[in-house]
Amino acid sequence: SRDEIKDRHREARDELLADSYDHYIGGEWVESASGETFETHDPTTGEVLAEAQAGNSDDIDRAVEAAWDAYESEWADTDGTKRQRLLTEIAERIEDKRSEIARIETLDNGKPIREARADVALVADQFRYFAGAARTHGGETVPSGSGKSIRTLREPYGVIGAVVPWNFPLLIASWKLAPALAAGNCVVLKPAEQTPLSILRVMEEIDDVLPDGVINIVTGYGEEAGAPLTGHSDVRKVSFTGSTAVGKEVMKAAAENVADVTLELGGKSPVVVFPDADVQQAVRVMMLAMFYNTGECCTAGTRLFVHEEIYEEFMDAFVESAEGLRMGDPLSKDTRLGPKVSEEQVERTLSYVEQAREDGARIVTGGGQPEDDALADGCFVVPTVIDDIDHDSKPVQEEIFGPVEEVFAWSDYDEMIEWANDVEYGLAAGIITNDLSKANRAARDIKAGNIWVNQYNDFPAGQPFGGFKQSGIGREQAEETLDHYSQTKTINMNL
Ligand code: TXE
Repeated sequence: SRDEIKDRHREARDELLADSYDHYIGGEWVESASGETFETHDPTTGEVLAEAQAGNSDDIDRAVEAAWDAYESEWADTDGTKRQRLLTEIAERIEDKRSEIARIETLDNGKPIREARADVALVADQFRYFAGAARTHGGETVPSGSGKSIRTLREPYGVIGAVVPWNFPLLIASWKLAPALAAGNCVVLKPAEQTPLSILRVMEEIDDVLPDGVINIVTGYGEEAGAPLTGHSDVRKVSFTGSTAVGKEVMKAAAENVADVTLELGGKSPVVVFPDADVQQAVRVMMLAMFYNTGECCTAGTRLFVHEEIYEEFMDAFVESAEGLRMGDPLSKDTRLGPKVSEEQVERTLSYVEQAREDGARIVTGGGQPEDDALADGCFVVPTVIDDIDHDSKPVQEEIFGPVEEVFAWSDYDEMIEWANDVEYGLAAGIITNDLSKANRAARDIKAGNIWVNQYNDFPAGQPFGGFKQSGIGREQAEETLDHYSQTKTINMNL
């Protein structure tokens, strides 16, 4: 019931969280320069979880300075062996507290606890992966005559500015922190204002691992704390994950300083189901592709192209599975669908559904909030499936970022590929077929940075991740990521 959920969440809050959190700058917990704070809410109950500092440019200046101090006094001189040891230690500390950290993530973001646990395991693995990579990242020798020696070094940028969103608060933070540190940089990171708690909790846990100032966390809003960081003249590299609209602002701000950028932005990813596909298998993949993390995945397979031969059979099974997803208290281990992160996100998602309805599309299932009184306090949106919708319409062209699938029947391969590519995004795509040559052809034809065949949303460390077109620049969580967090220095010696 409503009261039981509230009680469980209050209890978890009291056990796991402090009332108030500070910025983490130069190894110290400090209040914001302005003295202002903001509240972060539990999207399941609507109640306040904790207060965090509302940072502004003064806090960012202080953090960037602390990061440069740490870089110049100590961190720049560490070698790969030492960084490997420290990153491994971070992974171990996180693993030791995995259950606690996962519950905090669920409280703050609303994701089902089983998904929060999966996130935390990936976070630890991200640090382990880059711990190893720190040992291998080096320059090269350039062939030259015997009188010369030409070689390159991969040098860190110094201080990285990172801004992360609320859908995978800790996981995306780790995608930036681990490679940045492995490549020898210090970092100032701003979490999303909706979800600052998990990274702050992790910093408490690893406070004594790194030298002071190597990681700095400044909490706050985008305009007030994010913009001064991404436009800071002493930040040589900016790494941002979030909306494409803000990504463009970030890129402009970085351009003022000719700073390098890694951008991981929105998506509107197609999934193609071929006529030979096993319908049940295709439905299983789609549950993961569309409804994982309540549809709050930049990779979510939101445009589904099903071959007309199996369209009806597929739709029946798909709608049945979507309706059967267990929606409820995300702290419960049986829950598959939690609330969205905020009221604002609920409104945004439902306004797209409304627009589709007005455009004459068919809402096959869902399209609103659950009627269950137990969920009345939360930011829940029921799984929604839409068809008979126009490719050019706004709800198809723009990112909805909720549990809303748009389905199309196809028969002509070339036409289907044209539709699949007809959006400004190019982050990910899925292909479901038992015919390997068809899978390979579609994988080549679809313009996206990540293609999954007969599976979806699988993110092992080591697999490059990033987007084509307006979905972004650069690749994360792989070996090449270290190149994005370092710059080449060429040394040409006359012997
Ligand atoms: O994103 P923002 P919002 C998409 C998704 C969602 C939409 C809006 O479609 O519905 O974006 O979400 C910080 N300079 N994605 O408004 O604003 C902000 O504080 C520097 C896709 O939450 O892009 C937060 O930390 N930073 C996405 C981060 O940017 C700024 C994940 C992301 O917030 C800033 C999230 C500024 N001017 C949303 N303005 C994905 N790719 O996974 C805001 N921020």
